[in-house]
Amino acid sequence: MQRCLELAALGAGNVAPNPMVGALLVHNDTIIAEGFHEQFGRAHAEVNCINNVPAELYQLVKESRLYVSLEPCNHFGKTPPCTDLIIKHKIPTVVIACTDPFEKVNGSGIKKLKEAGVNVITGIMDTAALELNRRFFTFHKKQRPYIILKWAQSNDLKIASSDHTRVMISNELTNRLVHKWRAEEAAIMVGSRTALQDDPSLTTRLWPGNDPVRIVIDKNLELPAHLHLFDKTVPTIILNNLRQEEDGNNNYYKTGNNENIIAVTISILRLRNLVSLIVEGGATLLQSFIDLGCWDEARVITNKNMNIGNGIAAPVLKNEVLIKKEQLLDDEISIYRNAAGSL
Ligand code: AOF
Ligand code: ZN
Repeated sequence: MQRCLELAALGAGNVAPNPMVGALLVHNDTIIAEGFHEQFGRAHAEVNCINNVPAELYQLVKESRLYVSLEPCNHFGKTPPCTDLIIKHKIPTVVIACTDPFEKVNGSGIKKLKEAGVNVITGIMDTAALELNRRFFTFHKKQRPYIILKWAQSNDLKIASSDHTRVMISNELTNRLVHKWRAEEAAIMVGSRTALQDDPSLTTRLWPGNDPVRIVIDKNLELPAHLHLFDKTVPTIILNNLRQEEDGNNNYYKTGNNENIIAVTISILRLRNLVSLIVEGGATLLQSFIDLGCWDEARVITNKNMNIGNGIAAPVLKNEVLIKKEQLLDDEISIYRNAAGSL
């Protein structure tokens, strides 16, 4: 199963909103074929694994165990059900890490296999499997995207100077890492003041990978059109109170005046099948997510050699658990999880 998870991870960045899935066939104690879900809309892990069995070994399939990191699907999606394939090839035993919470599967794959007489073993390395696909599992189990909060702060816990002018807090290496983080998420969000003061692009130009869909709050459509966010190079959702229309890549979304902007954001992301969101500021927006308890992970960059003095205070986490700390030159990068965020 460890190997299945390694194979699954090879699909990172190419399969969302689908999960990363790996599979392998073992005859006695020998792996005879491996496969993984490589591309959204294309073959599932089980299909690739079975197709990879060398012709001269095919007669062993009906005596082999199939290991797969997610319950085999049982629905016609972009591809036919993997359960039918397993039954057709007479695979006697299937070992699964965890069930698929997707409403069209959700235990029905396991049920179908058992009814067909397949020996099904579940719960093998399920914690690691949940961790690997935490975005997918959060999306389907909690009906909201996986939410990552990110900010950079000075050693005296400020994120900007008091006149809001942009201060470069993190170093060039860290900035590259942040672009990698962006490439791993489906959507990215900032508040209006951050859009105005920092004029961020929110792209992944320092790292290979896809740009996330951008989301910006601009209640009264007062932000200037020349901002990078409005350059139409990337699909961008503009949450506002005035306009509902599409203008190229710029998608104006009208929210009710008093509506909770976080709830609106979540419902839009659900509708569009965007399974994860990274929020990059400012302090007010980040703090709103924290106060609602609506976050899964926080990535806090602290420049130990910078003090801003009079400035904008960094957000304050609640209910956080530190899971990792690393140093990149002067920057200390702390990764927290929400203690209430288990799957
Ligand atoms: C599997 N093996 O490798 C993956 C599965 O639109 P489709 O046909 O690609 O189906 C997508 C759904 O299938 C996805 O939401 C998830 O429930 C499951 N993914 N299932 O048996 C795989 N990637
Ligand atoms: Zn499948």
